[in-house]
Amino acid sequence: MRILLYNPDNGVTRNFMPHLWMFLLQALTPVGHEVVLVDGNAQPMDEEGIARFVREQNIDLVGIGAMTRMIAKAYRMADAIRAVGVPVVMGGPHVTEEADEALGRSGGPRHADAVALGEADETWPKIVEDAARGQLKDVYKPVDEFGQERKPSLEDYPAIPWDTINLSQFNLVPKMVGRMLRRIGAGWGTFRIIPMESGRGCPYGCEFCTVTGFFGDSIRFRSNESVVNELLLLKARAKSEGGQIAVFFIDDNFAINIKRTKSLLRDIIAAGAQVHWVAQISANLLRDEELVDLIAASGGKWVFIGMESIDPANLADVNKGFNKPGEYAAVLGRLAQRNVYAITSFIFGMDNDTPGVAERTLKEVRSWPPGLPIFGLLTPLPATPLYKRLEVAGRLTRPKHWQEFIPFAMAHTPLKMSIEEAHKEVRIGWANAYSPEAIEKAVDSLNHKPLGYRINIFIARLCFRGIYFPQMGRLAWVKTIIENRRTIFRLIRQGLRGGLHAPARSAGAQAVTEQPHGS
Ligand code: B12
Ligand code: SF4
Repeated sequence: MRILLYNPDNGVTRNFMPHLWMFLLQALTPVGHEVVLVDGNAQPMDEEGIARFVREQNIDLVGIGAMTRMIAKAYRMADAIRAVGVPVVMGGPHVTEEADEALGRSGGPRHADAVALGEADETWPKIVEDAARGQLKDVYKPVDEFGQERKPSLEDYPAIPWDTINLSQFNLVPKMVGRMLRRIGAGWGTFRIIPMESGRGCPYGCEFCTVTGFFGDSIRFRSNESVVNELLLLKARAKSEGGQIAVFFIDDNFAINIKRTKSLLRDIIAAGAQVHWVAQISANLLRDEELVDLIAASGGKWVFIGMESIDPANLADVNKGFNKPGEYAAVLGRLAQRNVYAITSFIFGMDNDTPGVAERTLKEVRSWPPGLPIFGLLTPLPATPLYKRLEVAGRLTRPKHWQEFIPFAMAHTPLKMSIEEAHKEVRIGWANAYSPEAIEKAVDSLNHKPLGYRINIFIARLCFRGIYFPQMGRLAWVKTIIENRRTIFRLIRQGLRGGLHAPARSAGAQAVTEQPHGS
């Protein structure tokens, strides 16, 4: 069979990174079948386009994976594919929780011939074989011989052939620039961010999160050797094509078992497998100085921290009392000392939030080392404890919010502010943290560091701005660049004067002039 694995676009941002599930299922596909990958964020398609693609490419089976926010698009694409007579299997977190919706058993139309519930590592080969025989079942569940749910072990993790996979749709360097850089041998002909998992599961059970329910509280790890080998493969590929590679460890909590994380990082260093990497780690686990040393030494550059709120009452409400706002500054300082910076994620519209929450949060953010703050709204995702609590309390204003997805829009009423007020707070957060002035300040706060760090934070801020302010087309980018021209000229001037490794001012001058930085 020829199989298409398709991930719909999110409609808001271009994808900075491919989705791991596609590569994983490709690697787990039984021999004798050919797999084609299309990520809608990199290769946008509409219903007509995908129907044409499926016909022209003689596709026999389509697998679609989607988060809740892309599910409406996923269903429309599935309908178009089924209309040309090709069966569709759907998987991922949304259909796991809402299988009846995908199968048309809850009053709506049917969108999928089959759904794969939960982790599909072990069920995917069966699905492919059933489809090849024309005997697809409606539902595939990962169960053991006694019918009990089984979470796949990651001990025999498949080797994803990163050296041969066609990754041209995931190059972040624009074609023209890439050609030029390749010609001058700058080593930036390509730049790709590749997702990699070293383990699955998180026992913390934050109320709004799908992960504890989906992956379970049993944590499973790949062997250090298999992670190191994957890194070495990626590193070799980047070198051979005169490009760069960075890795996003998508584990929900990369340091959930600190001893094991340290042992992995030590093995990465010992094997010379360091690449620049990003990972998600909760703040409480970053108290460990040795861990932070190893993060920096093994190539860690950005850590995503789900801070959620600076209000302990909010954190307790969502079962995230292990986050201690009082230690956020120390944690970020510890990272920054080693040139590791943080993507700090906040949620507004929590039950104890009142108007002004954005400004209160920004005030804290401005006192921290520069990073990438992001602001979202408390969202009741299906099957989470939060969804159930709000449903029981009759507080859901759009119980099936995913059927008409609106970015940055609440689906329930907060307790101490209105929905409109919560939306306004998010706007204030983004507008202030990503204004040209805030970006300039963030860049300036690193004036005592080599230019590379300032360029890094500058580009990252411009890209992250696009999460909230649509920045998909060329025109939007040109506008953003013009707005930030002052910072760009300064960076160019500093580069011409001192090269990539020179600070803009000495460390001594920094001690006198350092202001609260960030946004
Ligand atoms: C990486 C990641 C991202 C990346 C996404 C880009 C990317 N290229 O991967 C980034 C950082 C951008 C991101 C952003 C967001 N994310 Co996110 N993200 C993840 C994360 C940490 C890892 C995903 C992953 O690769 N997992 C590993 C793979 C192997 O697992 P998997 O995708 O589930 O696939 C398995 C099964 O689901 C199944 N499967 C999946 N698809 C298919 C398809 C078929 C056909 C079949 C048969 C099987 C199948 O088989 C796979 C192997 O077992 C997950 C949490 C998690 N641990 O999964 C959250 C998660 C997916 N994200 C989530 C959310 C909510 C978001 C945001 C909305 C957060 C926000 N408020 O802004 C944004 C939305 C971004 C956007 N604009 O689209 C939720 C989704 C919940 C839901 N019901 O949709 C998750 C589960 C985390 C959570 N806290 O609950 N995210
Ligand atoms: S710590 Fe992160 S992954 Fe774990 S339950 Fe909480 S939000 Fe989800």
